[in-house]
Amino acid sequence: MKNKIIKAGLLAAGLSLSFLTGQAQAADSSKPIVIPTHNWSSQVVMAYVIGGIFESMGNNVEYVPADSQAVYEAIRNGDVTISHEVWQSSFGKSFYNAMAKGGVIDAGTHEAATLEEMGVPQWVIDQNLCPGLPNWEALKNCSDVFATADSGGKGRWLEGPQSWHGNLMPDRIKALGIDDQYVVKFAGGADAIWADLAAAKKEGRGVITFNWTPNFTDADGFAFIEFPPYYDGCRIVDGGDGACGSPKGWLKKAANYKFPKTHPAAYTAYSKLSFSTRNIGQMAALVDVDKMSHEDAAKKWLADNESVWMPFTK
Ligand code: TMO
Repeated sequence: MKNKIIKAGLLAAGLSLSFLTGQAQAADSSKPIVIPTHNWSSQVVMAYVIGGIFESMGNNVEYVPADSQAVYEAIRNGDVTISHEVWQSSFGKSFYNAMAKGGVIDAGTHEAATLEEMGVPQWVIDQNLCPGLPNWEALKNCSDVFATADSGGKGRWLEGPQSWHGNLMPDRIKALGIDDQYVVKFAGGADAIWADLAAAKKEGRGVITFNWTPNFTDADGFAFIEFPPYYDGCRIVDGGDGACGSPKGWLKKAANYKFPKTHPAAYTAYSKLSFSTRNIGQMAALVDVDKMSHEDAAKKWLADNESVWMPFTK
């Protein structure tokens, strides 16, 4: 009994001492924080931006190229530490599937709202190449405007790589009843979309592509097509009929569940970290407009924006 009281007293004294001296803070592990890189510019630049922030705090980082769907399982089992651009429309399902199995945590939401959708450059609207756009029903009357050499006489939708969201768009044209008039072609990579948008502008040719915001194209103006509104469950993969557009969505940050314990300082910064539409558009533009390498773009962004990211580390 006496012994117990003494122990309790010592424990209380020890706790208050470490509280006063700040010794209760655990140091981050020297093991590298593993950051994935995917196949669109802002994500890769942001990987190096976040890696640079962690390094500025004394942490070690490692970058691994990863599939943008499979990465959530890799985070769950600890091969990858974070995913810093979880786009609701493309990756929300994989993110929550992995979370439900245990091992993935939601580390907060960026300030930027997102949209991942088919659309046309603003000049296509301004020149009235397909009257009634951006309402999707206008598409029924102008498939010829969007026909290309490889589209078999139908209008072409140039979708991103199929790894981003599978058969979402082929399902959608069927569900909307316009598959007699339109065909979906998958781009090999994001650069193929930018190249086709540039070529179409030069030729004055109508063009429909997948695109997203935040992106470098926000600056030029890109009109997203307005489809029937999204609601939870409307997609075929979620049990619906697929006749809906994409959500006006969120952009989240994911982490392995042990990250707060192994790297408490880095995790605290990561949980505070939030980028705006403008921040993310800049990261993409440094590569896709200014043609910098991803690493150099990140270095420049960090140097130009200390007032944005330094507070995350405090
Ligand atoms: C996941 N993405 C931003 C390419 O739509």
